[in-house]
Amino acid sequence: MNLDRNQITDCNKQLMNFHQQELDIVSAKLDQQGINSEEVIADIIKLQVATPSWALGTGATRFGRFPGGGEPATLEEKISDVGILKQLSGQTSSISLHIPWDIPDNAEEVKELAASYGLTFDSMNSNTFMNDPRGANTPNGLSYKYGSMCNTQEAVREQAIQHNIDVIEYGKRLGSDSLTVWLADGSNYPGQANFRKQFENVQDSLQQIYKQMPEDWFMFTEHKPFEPNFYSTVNNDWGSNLLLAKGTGERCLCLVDLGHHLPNTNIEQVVSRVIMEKRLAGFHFNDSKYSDDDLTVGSLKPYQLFLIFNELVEYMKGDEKQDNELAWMIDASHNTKDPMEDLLQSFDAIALAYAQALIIPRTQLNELQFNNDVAGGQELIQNAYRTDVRPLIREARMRQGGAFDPLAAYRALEVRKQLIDARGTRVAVTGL
Ligand code: PSV
Ligand code: MN
Ligand code: MN
Repeated sequence: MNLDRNQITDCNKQLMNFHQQELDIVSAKLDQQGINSEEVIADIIKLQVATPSWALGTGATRFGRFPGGGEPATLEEKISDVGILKQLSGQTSSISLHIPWDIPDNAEEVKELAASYGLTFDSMNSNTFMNDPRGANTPNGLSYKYGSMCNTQEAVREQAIQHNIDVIEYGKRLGSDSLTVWLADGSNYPGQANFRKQFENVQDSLQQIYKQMPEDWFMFTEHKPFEPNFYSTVNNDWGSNLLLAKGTGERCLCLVDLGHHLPNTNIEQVVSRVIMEKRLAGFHFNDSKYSDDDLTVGSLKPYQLFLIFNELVEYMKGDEKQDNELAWMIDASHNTKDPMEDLLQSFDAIALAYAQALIIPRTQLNELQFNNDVAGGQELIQNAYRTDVRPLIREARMRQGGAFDPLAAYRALEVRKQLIDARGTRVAVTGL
């Protein structure tokens, strides 16, 4: 489904009475601080965030699922939904697939369809945290109940390795260039497993998969300290993740999911450390109050998000570069909101935090830090955080044909109603 561009422009007209005035005010304010608002707008436009295929349907808690209707049931429909998000926000131009939920049987056609919406394929996600829903059709049909790559049984490890190699093959046909590996592997009770043997098995499995990757591909490993295993996980924190990445190969990098940290972890410092080691893959953005809550980006800890972007901007504007482009993706799951509305809110929150970090006068910050001006440094970054940069983001969106207010336009154009009319009340096919 494609939205009518003129309808988006009409929505904009109704909302943007004061837009130019607001844009001029913030641009003048930034100008006084030596910051060029045009450059900020250009940077915002460049920050494209991938949409995960599994976030397009209503998420579930372990207690229930309450689908809202019109959800995409096929890969083609998921691509179409991301096309709508791109039209409205201008902020997403790729989709990230999870195998086996999104098997592209006809990869060439799927690729062409995506291209017709201006979309490409972001990182390919393997899944050895569930048994393959196709059951008997799987190569060996062995269970991951006691882990996948960490498993004591070689046959299970081989099945997990082969699954990842299959995912690379699908990705090659779609034009993707990275594989994301998140493992549920670990243990639930003391005495269940040997920490060291589990780690060595995972390391060995990752090395075997890495050898099968094309030379221009990257592997992203994603750590998580808990869930679904609650006593230990194999790739539990950024330190273990860095060990695994370094032990696997130069093009194996550490992915940071914002929900995958123990309470009060200084995530921005984790980001700085991983960048220092030139091993940052990118992000799975979401927000949380307690654990891996997968809530809307910026809905609970917007200041933390801004501080993370502060570290990222320091890297992006600095001289020392990694060999990879950073991968930006949302990894959220919505059980009480329309998933498309929630994604639009997340894109907006990411752009906001990025823009706030971009307007920090960096040379001045470095000087204040060098002179140990504690209050001065704090004031400087808080001033950036408290600047209303929304006119810059709206301008960036509209320059790409997007909406002044994507959520308002989504509602005004009755997108969900149109999707329900076309697809009925069926539920999206993901395992979440
Ligand atoms: C696990 O919690 C995770 O964050 C991983 O990225 C998965 O691939 C994703 O959620 C979807 O299950
Ligand atoms: Mn994730
Ligand atoms: Mn997660």
